[in-house]
Amino acid sequence: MPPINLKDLGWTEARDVEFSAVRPLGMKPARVVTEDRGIYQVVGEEGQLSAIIPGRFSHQAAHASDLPKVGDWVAIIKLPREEKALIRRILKRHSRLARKVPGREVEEQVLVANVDLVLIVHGLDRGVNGRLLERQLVMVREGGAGAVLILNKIDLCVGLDAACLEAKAVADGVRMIPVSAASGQGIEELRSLIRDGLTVVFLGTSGVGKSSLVNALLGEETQATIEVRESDSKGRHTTTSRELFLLPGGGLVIDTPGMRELQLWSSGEVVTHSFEDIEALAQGCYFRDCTHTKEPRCAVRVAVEQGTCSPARYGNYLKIRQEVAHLRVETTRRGMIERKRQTRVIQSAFNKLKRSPEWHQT
Ligand SMILES: Nc1nc2c(ncn2[C@@H]2O[C@H](COP(=O)(O)OP(=O)(O)O)[C@@H](O)[C@H]2O)c(=O)[nH]1
Ligand SMILES: [Mg+2]
Ligand SMILES: [Zn+2]
Repeated sequence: MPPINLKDLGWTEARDVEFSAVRPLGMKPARVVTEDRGIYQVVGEEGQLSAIIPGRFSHQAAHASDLPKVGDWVAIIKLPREEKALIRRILKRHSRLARKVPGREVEEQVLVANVDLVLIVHGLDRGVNGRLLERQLVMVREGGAGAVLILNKIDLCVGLDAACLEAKAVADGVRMIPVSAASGQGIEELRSLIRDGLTVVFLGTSGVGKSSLVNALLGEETQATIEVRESDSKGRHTTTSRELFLLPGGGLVIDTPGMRELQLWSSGEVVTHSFEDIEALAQGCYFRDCTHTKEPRCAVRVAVEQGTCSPARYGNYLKIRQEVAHLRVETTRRGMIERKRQTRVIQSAFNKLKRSPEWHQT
C-alpha cells in the first residue's frame, strides 16, 4: 500500500491541534475502517494495520458507545516488528449516526462516527417509505450530520414525480437526487457531493441498493479502495458490517448493512425540527401544552380530520414523540440510580477513612 496522506482520510487542522497533546507520547493518528469482534482495521500514514484495544481500556468503557466505531479517529501505538497496533485514545467525535440498541436495553449504539453527510437511500421499485424516512431524518439530525435523500432504481420507476412529491412531504428542504446504480444515471451528481476528505455514509433498508451505489462510486478502480475483505468471502453484495472505503479521486464512503430495527436515540429537540409542519399547526392549539391527542380545540387534530395533515404522518409523529419521551424518562431514572450508587460508594469510603488511624493523626 502506498503512503497515505491523512487529509485524504478526512484529517483536519482542528484534529491536528487536538492530537498535539498525545503526539509526544509516541502515538500516531489513524482512522477505523472496520470493526470485527474487537479487532479493528485502522489506516494511518503508514497504511493499514490490525489494532486492538488494551483490556484495561475496554473495561473502563462504561458504555458500548465509548468504544471505537467505524469512522472514528484513534491514537495508536504500533507494536515493534509487527503489523499490529494498540488503540490508546479515541478522538472527539464531530458527528455520529446512532440508534437505541435493539431490544429492551436503554442504551445508545453508535453505528458510525465522524460522518459529514448521510445519504438516505430509498428504492423506487418499492417507493418512498415516508414513515421510515421521518425516522431516518430524526436520526441523522440528532447525530449532527447533513442529510441527502437518494432515490435509487429510477430505471424501475414509472411515477418519479409522485415519488418526489411523497418524499418532499416528509423531507422538505432536504436535497433529493434520483439515481440508478444499474444504469449509472445520476451517479455523477451523487459523486460531486463527496468532495475530498469528506466522509459520507449510506443508510437504508436492505435491498435498496446501498452496496451497488458504493460500487458505482468505486468504479473500475477498486484497487484504490481500502482492502478489508480478506476474512469475508461473502462478496460485496451481502454487507454484514460497516466499512469505510477511500474513493478514487477523493472522498470517503461507508457502506452499512440494512437494519431491521431503527429505534431512535434522541433528546427530542430534533423531533420538533423534523415535523415543522405539525409544530406550526400546534401554534393554533387552545392549550399551550397540548399533546394533540385528546385535548379540545386542538389545531393539529382538526388539520388531520380535514385532511391537511396526513394521518400517517401525524401517527408517526405521536409514536416518535412517545418513544423519545420514554427514552428521557429511562435515562433520567438510570442517571439517578447511578448517582445514588456513587454517593453511597463515596460515603462508605469516607466513613472507612474516618475510622482509620491515619485520619486521627492529621
Ligand atoms: N434495477 C435496478 N436494480 C438495482 C439498482 N440498484 C441496486 N439494484 C439491485 O438491487 C439489489 C440489492 O442491491 P444491494 O446493493 O445489495 O442493496 P443493499 O442491501 O442496500 O446494499 C441487487 O440485486 C441489485 O442488483 C438500480 O438502480 N436498478
Ligand atoms: Mg449492502
Ligand atoms: Zn394540539
